[in-house]
Amino acid sequence: MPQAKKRIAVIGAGPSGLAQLRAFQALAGQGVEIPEIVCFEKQANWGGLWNYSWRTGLDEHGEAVHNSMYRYLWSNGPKEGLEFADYTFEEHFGKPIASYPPRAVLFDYIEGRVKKAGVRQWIRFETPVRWVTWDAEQKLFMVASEDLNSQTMTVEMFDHVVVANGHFSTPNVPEFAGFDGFNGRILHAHDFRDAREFVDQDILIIGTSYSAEDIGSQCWKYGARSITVSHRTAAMGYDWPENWQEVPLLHHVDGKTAHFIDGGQKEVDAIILCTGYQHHFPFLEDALTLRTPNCLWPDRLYKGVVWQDNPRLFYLGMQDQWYTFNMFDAQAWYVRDLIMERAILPDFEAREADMALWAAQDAAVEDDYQAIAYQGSYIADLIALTDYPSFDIAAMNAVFFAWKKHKKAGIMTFRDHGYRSVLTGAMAPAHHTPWARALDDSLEAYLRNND
Ligand code: FAD
Ligand code: NA7
Repeated sequence: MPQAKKRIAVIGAGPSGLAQLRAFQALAGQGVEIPEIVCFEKQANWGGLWNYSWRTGLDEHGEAVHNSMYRYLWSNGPKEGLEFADYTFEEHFGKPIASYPPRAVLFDYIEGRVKKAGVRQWIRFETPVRWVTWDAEQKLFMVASEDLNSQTMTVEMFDHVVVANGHFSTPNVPEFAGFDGFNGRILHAHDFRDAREFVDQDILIIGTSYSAEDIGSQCWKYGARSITVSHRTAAMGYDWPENWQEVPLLHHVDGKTAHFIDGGQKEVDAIILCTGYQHHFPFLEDALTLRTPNCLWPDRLYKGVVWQDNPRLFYLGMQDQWYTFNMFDAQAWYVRDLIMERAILPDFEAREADMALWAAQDAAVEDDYQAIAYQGSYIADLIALTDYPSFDIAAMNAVFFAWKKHKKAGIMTFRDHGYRSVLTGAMAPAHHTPWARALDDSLEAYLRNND
């Protein structure tokens, strides 16, 4: 039976879930009556991965620690590529700031928008969602959640569920022969916290994507003796510092000796598996569960957000990410408008045809530049459907292209560059200290920028 007022469950209060809250609040601000929103967040604060925790493994409640971020993490892409179109960096900080903020600065920015929106009371903190099923008779979702403090379970019915639990938290952990006899530490990137742990050590990293590049760079910056990066598909190919080498895939370890498939070997003190993450939805029944690798176009999501087999269910932020915060916004605004019936959902066949077009374009993507342009055109497609403030996607793509070139020119110096905001037109000032020498990643140190 339909409920008097629609009820919406949002799972997760990271950047994606918060985008959903902000989207509804923006509409309420226009005087439109909005549904009841309940956002479930398993952590004690908002911000998702940007809400740093020193913990690894299980938290104080015995829950899997969500955080995969680490100390000294600076944005791995220019902030001009992730700027909220409705809340610029300049509005938040009151002045232009440099282009690669550390984690605490980005957390402050994320929080600034939702504090201004006043949506915190919609969130139930320390309340993980345990189980979601679809009740076909009532045409409602049953959502079971647990209050971790009172240890009580609550079961409620919702008209829509928005899944925004992120997909860089549950690690993908391969095993290599000899691991159980390795005389050193083996960890996944998810559990990496402080590069100073590896000072004067020889580090072996498996993987060649963002985590490998950045965790290796962190270890280098804070004083590891050497970095060896082992690849399955291809080397990253940057012009690395002299104590950094790229080698083929690990074959096995014997004591502290790593043996690679080309017969090479290296004595190492620690092994860091930068082998990516899994989309993980232990709280969803099978028929509602997205199954996908980390890619630009996950299968069965119309417009990248609508679950094709039950379009009352939505997913946010499930794509591999060049664009992040403003992509989550574009998605959240569209989901809001579908829920509000301000946007019309095409029928099953039309959605199939649209998804097939995007999947075909994704399959034709040949390099990173095309991938950026593809994700940019996906965002443009969504923004055209809602009143999310429009912005110049071609100019934002160009920011990412310049970033790629700066990385190629100097993998340890790319963060010293600045870019022009597509939203405000302001040029980012240079940071006061080159990244490689900036050991203090606090908000206070960073904002000294142009005083
Ligand atoms: P998340 O940030 O993961 O948030 C998901 C939220 O859901 C969490 O708060 C979690 O506690 C909650 N949750 C999970 N399960 C449940 C449940 N069952 N019930 C209730 N709540 C639940 N992006 C950038 O733009 N720039 C960067 O520099 C950058 N660096 C990164 C570095 C690392 C190491 C990683 C892992 C990612 C990085 N990212 C970066 C990408 C990152 O994915 C996005 O910036 C962003 O955090 C994704 O937001 P999200 O809300 O989709 O997911
Ligand atoms: P990614 O981008 O999903 O990359 C995963 C990497 O792990 C990639 O290089 C894979 O190599 C490698 N991988 C995966 N499985 C294996 C095995 N079994 N053996 C060797 N190598 C393997 O994850 P990241 O953690 O780097 O980045 C995720 C987010 O965190 C990103 O958005 C950043 O902003 C931060 P492949 O190329 O497939 O051979």
